[in-house]
Amino acid sequence: MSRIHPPVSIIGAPTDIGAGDRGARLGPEALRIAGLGEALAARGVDVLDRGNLEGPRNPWQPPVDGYRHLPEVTEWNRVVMEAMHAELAGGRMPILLGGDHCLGLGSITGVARYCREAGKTLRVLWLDAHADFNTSDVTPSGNIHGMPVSCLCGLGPRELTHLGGDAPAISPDVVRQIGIRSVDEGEKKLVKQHGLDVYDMRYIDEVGMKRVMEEALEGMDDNTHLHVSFDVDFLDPSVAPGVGTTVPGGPNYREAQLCMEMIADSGRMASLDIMELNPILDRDNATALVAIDLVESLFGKSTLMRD
Ligand code: Z70
Ligand code: MN
Ligand code: MN
Ligand code: MN
Repeated sequence: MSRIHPPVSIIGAPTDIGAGDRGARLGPEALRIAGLGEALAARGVDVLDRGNLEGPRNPWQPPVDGYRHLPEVTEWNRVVMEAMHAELAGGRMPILLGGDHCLGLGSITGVARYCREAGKTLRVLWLDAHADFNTSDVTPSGNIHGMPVSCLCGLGPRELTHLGGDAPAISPDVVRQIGIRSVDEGEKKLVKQHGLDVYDMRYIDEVGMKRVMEEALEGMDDNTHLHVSFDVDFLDPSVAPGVGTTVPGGPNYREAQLCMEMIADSGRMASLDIMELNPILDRDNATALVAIDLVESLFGKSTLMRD
């Protein structure tokens, strides 16, 4: 299938401000060196690399009142929010290169603001081993990369839940989570209480990735803006060792490819995050190469004889 893609802007956010390990700040460069821009250009995509955003350095301090680096996390997310919104308002598809996944908050807040202005219906696919739905009361770590989804839905400190203005960016029904296999005890209660739509690994094993993706993508129409937030730890560690928090039992290479191909076939993806790649923990940039392989599939590269 050949597709017409909107022009793409690559945006680097080199920080690990919300993570429990340092190294995700190197993710954008690792993805560039592994050839992300070239791979998209080879698919006929008009790509512009906007370079890296700037924000506070990581002071590497312990949590305060259940949050680690809250002021710095807030500032980084503000910068990311503005950058994502500006690209969409300019008619381009932003691809955010993390950076740790706390930046999913700023990214999706910017996307949600654009969708409100443009009258689009937002749908978020959250590809992750983790639900990222902790709050300061239940977090085992204080790391804010475990909290972006709850903050987006209005649970958390006001500077994060109201990053985009007077209301939370989204309600839980906007989100579909896929690949989940590590949820903390208190977090589990919150996920249930707020009715998040979670396609966990047990469900993927039971019904298969094909049906999972059919369900997760169902109900979209021409007016839907699909945002994909891809935490690289979504993937099984055997294919993607270069992340801070590996969790065994994730989607293998083939399942992940199918997931990306079905997103591409929907034709609705309009913004993307590639998060949590940690080159310090990788081998020969292999995880970056796998991530790029999958992004090519998101942009319609088919391994099958259907082109
Ligand atoms: C755990 C916490 C986490 C990565 C999110 C882990 C969170 N639930 N880890 N993304 N890589 O500390 O909240
Ligand atoms: Mn995550
Ligand atoms: Mn994760
Ligand atoms: Mn459902």
